[in-house]
Amino acid sequence: MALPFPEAEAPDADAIEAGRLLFAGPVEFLKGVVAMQGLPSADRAEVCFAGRSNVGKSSLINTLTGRKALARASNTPGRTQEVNYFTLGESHYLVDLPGYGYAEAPVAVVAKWQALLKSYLQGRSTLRRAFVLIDARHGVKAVDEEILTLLDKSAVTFQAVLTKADKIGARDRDKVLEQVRAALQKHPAAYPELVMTSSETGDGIATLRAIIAGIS
Ligand SMILES: Nc1nc2c(ncn2[C@@H]2O[C@H](COP(=O)(O)OP(=O)(O)OP(=O)(O)O)[C@@H](O)[C@H]2O)c(=O)[nH]1
Ligand SMILES: [Mg+2]
Repeated sequence: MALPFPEAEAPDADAIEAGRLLFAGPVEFLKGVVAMQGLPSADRAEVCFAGRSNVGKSSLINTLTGRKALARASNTPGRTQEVNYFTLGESHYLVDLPGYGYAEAPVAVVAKWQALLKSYLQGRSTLRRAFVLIDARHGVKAVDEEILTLLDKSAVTFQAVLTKADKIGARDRDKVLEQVRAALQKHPAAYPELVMTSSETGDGIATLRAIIAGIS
C-alpha cells in the first residue's frame, strides 16, 4: 500500500518553470499587520507560512524569493512578531506568521499573537493554503497539534513542509517522516502530500515554488 502523505512528486517542467518565473518576478514587503483591521484587501490568492518559533519560516521565504533579507531571519526565536505581508507579482500574497510555542515570550504577548493568528486563520477568505513548517529533526510537537486542530476547525487546507532537511541523516529522516505521517492522518484539513526542504541547500525549493504558482 502506498504510504499516506508521500513527498510531493517533482512537478513537471512546465510547473517548475511557472514557479521559477513567479518567484523571479517582483517580490516586495508590503506591511506588517498587528490586527485584523490592518489586513490588506482580500483581492488575490494568499498562502501563509506557520510554524513553531525558529522552525525556519522567514528563511524559507527568503530562499523561495531568492532575497536574502526580505523576511528577517535570525537566531533569536520570536523575532517575527507581526503578520508580514509580501506581494508576489500581482497574483499572490505570501504571509509570514509569528512563530508559536516560544516559551520565553511574555504571556500577554503570546495571548495577543494567538488571538490574531486565530482570527487570521479563521477569517481570511482568500487564504488558499497554509504551509505548516515542521523541523525535520523534531517532527510534529504538541504545540503544532494546536494549530493543526485550529486549521481543521477553520477548514483551511494545510500542507506540511519539513524544514532543515540538511540537518538530518537518512535514518532519522525516515523515523521523523513516519511520526509526521501518523500525526497528519488525524487531521482532515491536511493536504495529502508533504514537502521536504532546506533553505541551506535549496532542496525542495523549486517544488514549493511550483506548488505555490499552481495555487490561484
Ligand atoms: N541548517 C539550516 N538552518 C536553517 C534552515 N532554515 C532556517 N535555519 C536557521 O534556523 C534559525 C531560525 O530561522 P528563521 O527563519 O528565523 O525561523 P522563523 O521560523 O522565521 O522564526 P520566528 O520568526 O522566530 O518564528 C536561523 O538561525 C536560520 O538560519 C535550514 O533549512 N537549514
Ligand atoms: Mg520569522
